[in-house]
Amino acid sequence: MAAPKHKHISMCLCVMLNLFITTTKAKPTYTTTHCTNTTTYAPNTTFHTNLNILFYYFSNNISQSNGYFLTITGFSTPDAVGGLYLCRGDVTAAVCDQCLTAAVKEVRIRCPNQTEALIWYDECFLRFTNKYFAVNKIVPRVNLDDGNIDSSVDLERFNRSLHGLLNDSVMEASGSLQSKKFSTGKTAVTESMKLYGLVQCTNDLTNSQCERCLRNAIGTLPNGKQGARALLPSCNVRYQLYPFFNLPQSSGDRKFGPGTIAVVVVVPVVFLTILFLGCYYFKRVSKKKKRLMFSSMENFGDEIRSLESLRFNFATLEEATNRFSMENKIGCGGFGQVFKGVLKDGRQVAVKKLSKNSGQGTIEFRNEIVLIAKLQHRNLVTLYGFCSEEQEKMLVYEYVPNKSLDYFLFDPNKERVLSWHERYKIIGGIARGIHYLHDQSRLKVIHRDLKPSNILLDEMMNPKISDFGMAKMIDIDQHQGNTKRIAGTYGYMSSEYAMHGHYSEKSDVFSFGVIIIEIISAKRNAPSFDSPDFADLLNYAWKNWMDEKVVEVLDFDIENSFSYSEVVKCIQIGLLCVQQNLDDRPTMERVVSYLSSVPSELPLPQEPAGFTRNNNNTTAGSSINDMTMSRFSPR
Ligand SMILES: *[C@@H]1O[C@H](CO)[C@@H](O)[C@H](O)[C@H]1NC(C)=O
Ligand SMILES: *[C@@H]1O[C@H](CO)[C@@H](O)[C@H](O)[C@H]1NC(C)=O
Ligand SMILES: *[C@@H]1O[C@H](CO)[C@@H](O)[C@H](O)[C@H]1NC(C)=O
Ligand SMILES: *[C@@H]1O[C@H](CO)[C@@H](O)[C@H](O)[C@H]1NC(C)=O
Ligand SMILES: *[C@@H]1O[C@H](CO)[C@@H](O)[C@H](O)[C@H]1NC(C)=O
Ligand SMILES: *[C@H]1O[C@H](CO)[C@@H](O)[C@H](O)[C@H]1NC(C)=O
Repeated sequence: MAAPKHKHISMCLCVMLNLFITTTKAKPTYTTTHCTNTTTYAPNTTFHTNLNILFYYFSNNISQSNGYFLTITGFSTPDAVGGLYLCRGDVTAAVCDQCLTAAVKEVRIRCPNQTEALIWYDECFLRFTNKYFAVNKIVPRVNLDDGNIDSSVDLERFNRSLHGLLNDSVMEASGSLQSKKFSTGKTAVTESMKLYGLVQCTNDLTNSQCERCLRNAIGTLPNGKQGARALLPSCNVRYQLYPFFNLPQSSGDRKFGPGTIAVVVVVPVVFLTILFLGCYYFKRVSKKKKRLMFSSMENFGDEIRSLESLRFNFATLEEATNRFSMENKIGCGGFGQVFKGVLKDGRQVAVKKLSKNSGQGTIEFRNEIVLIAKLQHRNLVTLYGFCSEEQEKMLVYEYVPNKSLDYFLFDPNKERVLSWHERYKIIGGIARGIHYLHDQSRLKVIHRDLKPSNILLDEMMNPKISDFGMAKMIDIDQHQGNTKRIAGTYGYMSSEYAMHGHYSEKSDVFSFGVIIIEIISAKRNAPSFDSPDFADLLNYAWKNWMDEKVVEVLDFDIENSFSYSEVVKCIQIGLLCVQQNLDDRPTMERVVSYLSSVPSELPLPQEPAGFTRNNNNTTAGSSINDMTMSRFSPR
């Protein structure tokens, strides 16, 4: 018995080794380039620097980015560069990395000095522009094909198979709640002829934008080719008569023959070992590369200089906070502790000491800071800088004197009741702050943990959002639907985020909707130990809104001076924001415009999302239970 097993093992080893070597060493396959040829840039200009920085980010992000990344470097057009990359949904991080490295190099050669270009490989896609960076874009489009199929093939039948296959793929990719919008499939045209199809959208599209983009792309595919592609900036479609992607394990044809047990047990062990060694090596190599790139970045001007000006050393902060004394401690959140401090120049600061297990590398941390420090808006807490020394990572924020919004809303002693006028102003301020994060800053930021305790109020009761970018920074497997690790707070998370880890602007919109209703009612949506009364505030607001009893929703402690029409409008906006369907929730841009105008054309909300009620989806239901358990049950 032992001998054949050994044979098996060594054979497997060879096969796996081969597979490993070929998958990691295989060169990415170049497909095509589109150079816009409208404007060029000169060397050593600001644009050139920004482009270098963009490419630097691209080659530093792969392992954390789940194969997709979008960012903008620089402050103003036409010198700022917006860019994104997207790796094919089935390729590994290592292949994605190799492909991007090649693409960054190749695009400089193929589109020299261009301020706008797109480059496609079989395994990845990259684009950049110095124009307004539109997330949802269908031009320019490139179509490729491999020539006609054999004339003996029944074209009508071929077309039917092809479109059936692609339609299924579109439905799957655009119906997905995962962050990746990707699907592959295969179908048989005849006994001997099989068709393989692939569709993918960039992760930032909504499901309906993705579907529209893919249908548009499919509409441009020629019929009766041996293979064809439609390559659009926001999505792409491809079919071939041979498999060109890693075939997913089909659960249908699982058959255990003799010897398969050995394969089942041994292969993963061997493969994991090799993978582990490989990854270790790969990590070391890429670490070295990163360090090199970083030092060669040092004379890149503004961006790096601004990084240095943001750096505080440990001793300065230690002194400012009286050695992080208990008297100076003003808060303690999921990400660490917060201390009040006074800098030598007299500025009051809040120093947030991040917990040590954030698992983020120093360079990534500093890069992130540069991007976040650029965000400046009167409704965001200003980030002064950071400290990253000897395992300690700290963020230095402006100190905001008043307490956070939750204190004013949920204080059982009602020491200071916010007037309607103040509440309305706070709602507007928060909306503008989030709108800025989503759309107006050069970097698209999804907050992911919006809640009243993250909204600080200054002396004038202006709201200031804090912790933006933090959830993103400290993260953790955001791409897996692993509820225990989702950064967010129960009661404020939309169901698609809570259950599937899928986040987008619309998950922030959901949290904002909850916050509006809480501000109006001064009741918590999240049940907690100290106020278990309103387990379903959204439902309560909905019922009263339907019955035209909106004043019921309003905090009793607000005296008579409120504007009825403003209250109605705010409740309506709140309900619109918490709709189950992402596309039914307004964007923050819409919300801001609703708030600033007469409520003439506000859509009517449907019953809000309630994932604690009427839930037919049992698996999703149980995962939400897991999460509530881990949060609420003392174990
Ligand atoms: C840009 O110029 C290159 C080289 O002259 C040419 O091959 C390419 O077709 C041009 N692209 C467009 C979009 O006109
Ligand atoms: C660009 O800057 C580099 C380094 O500062 C310098 O060596 C090079 O000559 C400059 N090129 C031009 C065209 O100015
Ligand atoms: C790009 O710029 C370099 C440096 O100015 C110049 O030598 C080269 O000819 C330019 N290439 C094109 C295609 O314009
Ligand atoms: C192929 O099928 C699609 C969808 O059914 C249809 O829109 C298209 O016109 C057909 N093309 C040809 C060449 O028959
Ligand atoms: C795509 O498939 C869905 C069901 O899977 C079907 O309802 C729809 O009509 C199909 N669309 C096209 C354009 O074939
Ligand atoms: C990738 O790195 C950039 C800067 O290094 C950072 O801003 C961005 O958030 C990172 N992306 C992810 C998904 O971690």
